[in-house]
Amino acid sequence: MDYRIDLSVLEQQENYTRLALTLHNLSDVDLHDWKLSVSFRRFIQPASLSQGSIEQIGGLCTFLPQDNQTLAANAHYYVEFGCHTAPFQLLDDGFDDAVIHTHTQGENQLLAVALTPVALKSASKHKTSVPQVAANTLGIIPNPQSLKLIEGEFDLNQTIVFQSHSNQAKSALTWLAQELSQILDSTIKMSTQGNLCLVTSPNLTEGAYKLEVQPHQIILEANSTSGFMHGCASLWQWVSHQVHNGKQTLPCVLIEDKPRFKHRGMMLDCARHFHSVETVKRLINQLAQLKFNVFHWHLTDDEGWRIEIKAFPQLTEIGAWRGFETPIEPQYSHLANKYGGFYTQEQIREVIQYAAERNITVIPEIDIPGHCRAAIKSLPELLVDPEDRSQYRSIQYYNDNVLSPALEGTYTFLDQVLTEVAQLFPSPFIHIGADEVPHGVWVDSPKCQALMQQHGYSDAKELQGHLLRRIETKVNELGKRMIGWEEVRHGNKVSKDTIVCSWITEKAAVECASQNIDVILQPAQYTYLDIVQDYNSEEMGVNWAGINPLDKAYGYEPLSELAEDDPRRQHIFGIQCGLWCEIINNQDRIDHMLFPRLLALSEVYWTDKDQRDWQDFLARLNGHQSTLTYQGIQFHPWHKAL
Ligand code: TNX
Repeated sequence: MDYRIDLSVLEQQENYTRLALTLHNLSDVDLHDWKLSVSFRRFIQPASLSQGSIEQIGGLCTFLPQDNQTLAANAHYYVEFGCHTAPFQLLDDGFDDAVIHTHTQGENQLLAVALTPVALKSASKHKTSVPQVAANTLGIIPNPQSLKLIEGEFDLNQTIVFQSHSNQAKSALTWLAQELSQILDSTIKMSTQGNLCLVTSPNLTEGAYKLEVQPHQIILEANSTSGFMHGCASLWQWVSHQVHNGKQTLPCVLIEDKPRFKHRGMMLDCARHFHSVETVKRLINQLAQLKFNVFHWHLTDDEGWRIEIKAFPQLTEIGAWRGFETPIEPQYSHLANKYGGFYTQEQIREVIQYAAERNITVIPEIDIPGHCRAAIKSLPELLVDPEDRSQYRSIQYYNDNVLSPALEGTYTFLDQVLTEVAQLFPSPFIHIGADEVPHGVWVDSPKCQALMQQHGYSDAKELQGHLLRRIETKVNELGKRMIGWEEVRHGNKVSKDTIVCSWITEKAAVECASQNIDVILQPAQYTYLDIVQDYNSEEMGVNWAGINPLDKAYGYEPLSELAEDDPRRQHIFGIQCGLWCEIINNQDRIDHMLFPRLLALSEVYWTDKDQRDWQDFLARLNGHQSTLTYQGIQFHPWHKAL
């Protein structure tokens, strides 16, 4: 490559870092009339530059050299700058991508730049050590409430004949037949007389199942669609662990099982980077294998609008794409190319159907009123308040990403979007985001001031409540219940019916539960899977919420500060984990961040506390490793081989 950037930390204090950027021209041609764009997830203080100037939009930083200087062949450009942010500890804290802009014969041209890893002030080499325990292939993740081995074995070489009269068992049975046909050589059939029987058993509760593997037949009992699915997931694992460890027989066993938490979810951010339908389905199938029942689909954000809305085609024609030649600038990675994508309504229906066949509800998230830059850039005539002079900077450094509660266009937009979303998704819930509305928004808008006066509001923050209350009414009219991140309570106007997803810590959850508000627990410290999973500087991920190694994720105990019989626990509506994707832009990275922590969390969500044991989990995880390998999952290695 003809150009290379070195970035190094010169000085580091608790809330201030000074860095040096060197851009080398390794080619034998001088570069005239150029500027440099890098993507960087920190805010660079414009006045701190040692030379030239900078423009920053979100994470896209463009350095303009002083006096249009030439970057001569074999010479370099050097600039120092400072950031008032947390210390740089990870190689991932450096630049994500870089590109040089120049001109040849009047045409804009982009030149590729190689990046060396950021030179940190101090790089940690520390790695957590996980105890070495022997693999247990006679286990299941998440651990069932009861598992007893019985004398005898079921021969996996025989023809497997499914038998079921239960409608509730239908989708689970189809799923299991598909999964088993991939891993077994034996023939799989359906008949009225079978050796794999799915039977309705009236005594079992929602989600519960009983699975008995006997020498000549397998019996799965349940009394709900979910129960059959969970039982099939256990049977799939029981078979997988044998087959992928070279066995052709299934040890006989009796499993009696039921879920601890009713709503067990995972969120995937498809806005920061776009993930294909295939990738989404792959994840949904993995979730089903681990007995999750909710897929929370983060579909919109500042950097991309990913869901087709028939009333506003601009949302995906414009809002789904980033690039230097498009209204939305590049961010994060793929700077040099037009980057993006979206899901058509047809594809969304396909994903919902695929998830439903696996007992998974898909909850859409349309993030408002903050995190709305892609929508605003797509529909400026509806969503921009031209008289608004408010100055603000969002967490991701945008000054133009919040909807206005005082514009009629905002409601025209939201009503249409929510109507189409409600029609498309059978889920009884719609997540409306509500997180991270920046300080300073709306204060200098005459329209917002008039709205405040009209309603007697004293603080502009109340406008957030005003907007969200209107949205809540709309969501309810559409027959759905609203979910929002914990900031949904800001402005104090939504009803107690809205479910609060607490993420910064568990504090909001405890406060809400004390006021009889249902909560979903998703504390970043334990359940955010974009957070690094070890202490060394080479780990992929971010660390704003600390480090989340496998043992910490496994050890998460929801609302542990509340007594077992504390009535506030009844307001735990659900529990989720999530993968934010600012730096996760391909399948291998997804796998690396999710596995094995997703397995650990599946057990936190499913299994009673007294059935959870770290060493025992590790033994079962080691037993599961061959299954992960077989599935082609690029997991984060958790131990040194025994
Ligand atoms: C916080 S969690 C966010 C996201 C970021 C994430 C990065 C939440 C409601 N907001 O916008 O992607 O941190 O870890």
